[in-house]
Amino acid sequence: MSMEKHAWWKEAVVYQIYPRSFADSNGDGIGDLNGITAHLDYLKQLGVDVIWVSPIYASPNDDNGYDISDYRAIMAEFGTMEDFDRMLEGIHARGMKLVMDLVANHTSDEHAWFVESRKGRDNPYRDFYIWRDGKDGGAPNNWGSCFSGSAWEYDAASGQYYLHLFSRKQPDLNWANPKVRDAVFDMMKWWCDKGIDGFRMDVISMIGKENYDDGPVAPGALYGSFIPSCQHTETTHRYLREMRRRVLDRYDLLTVGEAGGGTADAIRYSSVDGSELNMTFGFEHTDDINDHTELGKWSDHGSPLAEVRAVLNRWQTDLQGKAWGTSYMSNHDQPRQVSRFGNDSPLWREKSAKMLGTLLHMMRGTVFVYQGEELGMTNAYFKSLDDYRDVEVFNAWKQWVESGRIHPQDMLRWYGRIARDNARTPMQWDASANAGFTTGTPWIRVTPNYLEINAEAEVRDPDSVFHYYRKLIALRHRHPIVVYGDYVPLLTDDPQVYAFRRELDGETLTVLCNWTDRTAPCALSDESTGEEWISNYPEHKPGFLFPYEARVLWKKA
Ligand code: TEU
Ligand code: CA
Repeated sequence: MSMEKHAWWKEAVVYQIYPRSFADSNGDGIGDLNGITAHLDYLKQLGVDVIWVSPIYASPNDDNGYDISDYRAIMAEFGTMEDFDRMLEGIHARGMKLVMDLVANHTSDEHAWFVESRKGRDNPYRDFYIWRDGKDGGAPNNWGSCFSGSAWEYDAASGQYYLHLFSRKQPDLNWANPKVRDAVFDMMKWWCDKGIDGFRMDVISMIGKENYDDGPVAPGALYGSFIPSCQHTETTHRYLREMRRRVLDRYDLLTVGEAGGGTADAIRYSSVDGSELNMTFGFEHTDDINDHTELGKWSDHGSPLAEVRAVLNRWQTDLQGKAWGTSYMSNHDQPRQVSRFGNDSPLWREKSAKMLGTLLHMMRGTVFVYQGEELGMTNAYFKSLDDYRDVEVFNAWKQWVESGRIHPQDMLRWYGRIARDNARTPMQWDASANAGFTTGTPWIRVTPNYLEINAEAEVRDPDSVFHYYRKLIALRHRHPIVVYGDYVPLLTDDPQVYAFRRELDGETLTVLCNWTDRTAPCALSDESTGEEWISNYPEHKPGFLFPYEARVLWKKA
């Protein structure tokens, strides 16, 4: 008998929209809010419960909206506040909910607070950000930013440096200043009072800076790590508990922290005691699996079954009974999951996309689907630097290629594998020009395979990845075992098969996924394991799984 407490946000399937790339309603080549509103019926047909929109606030777009210049205004390119109200109304009218991105570790350097702060040491907003004197003629400490280069920017006018853990146009807010916390909490309440249903909290694990000591320098690295001083600190937990009391507890919200860390960290952020957040995103199966060289994520390192499975099994079992979690493999910061964990060749794309979908939807934790994932969209594999738009790509190019340390061909290959723009190409709506995304020139190139992979074709085809996702979501809604069942790893050393069981009140669900392009022996693939709920193959070979075969078998004890 599972003791899991029921909650709507545990049962929900969330669909992430990257607004810039979703749908353009006015031909300027940039996705917008009216574009989203025009496609709400599509999302309703898919069956998702919640829509999370990446930032739609006013922004100079140094980091596509993750650099906010006004938290209470809509980005001009995306529309107006009236467009927002209409979108929210359309979402609610269809029985869905809206989660907003809360980017409050930093603002844009064009935010009025920073414009003031920069005016000088005596400005009342100086302390809204983190200003320090230099040391020995250089930056205050050795920290590197997440987007290459130093984490400190020198300001000649005042002779001080400000901290930016991301781009230099993203100065970090000083959460130690109670006025900053008041301002952020007021802003959150303002959106909640407007009727939104939750927050996805950007790098929320970094808001509490504990000290400004030099960080450890990995062999071959150019900068020190800020992690010991800034990640998962006690200070961050204190701010989150304050946020919970002062804001979150007054509403009925879905809250998900972009946090990373280990399972012990996740258990603190999203403990069943309800003191901080509902759930977090772990990075161990996405970001951390890459970090094997001084170049960070830029490498040829793949995502082998043994590594991914060990991580996911650990997260699934460690959190059980202690914290709620998330189930995802894709977002706007990761490459396309079918290209990364599956097989995007024409022969296996569809099978492997369905197999990965099976795994994600049958796990414990709130499921997050990233736009286009339900179509099996693939990486963009841009051939030239000119095709990229991401500040992370350009900064890494400066640091590693222009300095002569890395050969351009190597870097371009790594970009093709792991760069964020792979997931930011326009949503593939139909086979018309620009995949039906825009009548103008898209801000980033459309992936040429839209002629075969697009929503219009998949909605028409009952065997498509789209309809398979629709069925998976429906199963989750219909059967409590999928949401609340315990998770038990199976076949943990199998070289080809990812398998696990869910258990609830005498029912069991056995989930079998072949991660390879070869038939795999699997004793559990047999009618005695249970009655089949869903599979990506119409027929089976008892005792085996076909390439990328997925099966879900249900049994009452
Ligand atoms: O990402 C946080 C984060 O840790 C990133 O460094 C992420 O790991 C990286 O993009 C992978 O290459 C969040 C947002 O999701 C991201 O889009 C923003 O750029 C970033 O914060 C700054 O706001
Ligand atoms: Ca537009």
